[in-house]
Amino acid sequence: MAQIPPYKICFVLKSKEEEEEDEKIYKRCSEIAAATLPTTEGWTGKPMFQYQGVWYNSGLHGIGPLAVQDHFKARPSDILLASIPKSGTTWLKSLAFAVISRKSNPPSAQQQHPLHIFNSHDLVPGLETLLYNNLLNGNRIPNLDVLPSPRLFSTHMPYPSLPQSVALSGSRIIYICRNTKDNLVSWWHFLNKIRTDLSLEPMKLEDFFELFCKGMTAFGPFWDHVMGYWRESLERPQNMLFLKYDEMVAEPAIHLKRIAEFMGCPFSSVEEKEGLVDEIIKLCSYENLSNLAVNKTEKNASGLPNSSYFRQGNVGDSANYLSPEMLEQLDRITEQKFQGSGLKL
Ligand code: PAP
Repeated sequence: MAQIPPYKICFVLKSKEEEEEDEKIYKRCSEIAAATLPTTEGWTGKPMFQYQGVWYNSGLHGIGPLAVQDHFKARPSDILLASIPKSGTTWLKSLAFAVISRKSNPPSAQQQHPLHIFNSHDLVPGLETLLYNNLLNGNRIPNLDVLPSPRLFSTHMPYPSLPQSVALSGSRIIYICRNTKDNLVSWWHFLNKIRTDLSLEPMKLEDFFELFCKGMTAFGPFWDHVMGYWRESLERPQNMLFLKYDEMVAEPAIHLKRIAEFMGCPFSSVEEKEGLVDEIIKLCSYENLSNLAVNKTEKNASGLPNSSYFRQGNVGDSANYLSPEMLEQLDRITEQKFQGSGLKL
């Protein structure tokens, strides 16, 4: 039987007054969302709406992003794992969780390790996808004050859309992105899994390609998302670590050490000698995680099958799906969008 994820502590019983206050917050956010144009049919069968230039998927996240903006207060010690979906979020969450909790959860503990019991999305809860997602929490605002520091959260929201307290508090952000072509193909596979579960017809790759290029994917446009975090990482490198999935696949140890250092818990030379870096890489590897029972058969707290986060985890697989013209078009757009920024994907 599935265990209760640790973040559930944030939804302890509330007084009637507190519940009414929560209802008011979601009502306010619903009114903003309802007044927001344009909307379009999303791939879950429910509308996507555009708010402050960003596309949000109401079928998956409700008005969670607006509630985050309205209510979330960052602590200076918070660490946010940020990404646009399908850029390596599940992997980054596993690595960051394993690194920060390695004293209490030695990676060698195998079956006892939380990553053997929970999918990483349940261990590092998403702000808008889980904690403030009104579709999941029945209009209840989480009490994040009960979580001990450093709190580890994730978000898919673009940098300029995060509440001001994130920048003002000086909390740290680790951003992961992925080459445009693989991101698109990974998205397309994922959404068709969800559509199949919802008994909807699969979406054609050509149709999704067109939406992607127009920027109409959840939390998109893709290029604006990446650029927002990239700019911030140049301006405030002490607060923002910018990672690329493709580089992490090529050299995981180097990047894991960067992650640990940035999180304020670098590996000691003794830990390195004892092989802890490699142990964590192995624990969080695609091969290991995708073969665990929890990720093969169970659903996460968002109600999505954990298996939907694991497909194959390779770099360059998009060439097997996209035509040469499509690949060229994506390269062209990416080059144009990132021109002069110093960023290459
Ligand atoms: P999310 O943003 O919805 O959480 P995310 O984890 O970013 O999704 O993306 C899933 C991709 O990461 C999948 O890529 P693919 O479709 O190209 O295969 C998935 O296979 C890959 N992935 C998941 N876990 C790992 C891992 N441990 N190591 C490497 N890649 C992984």
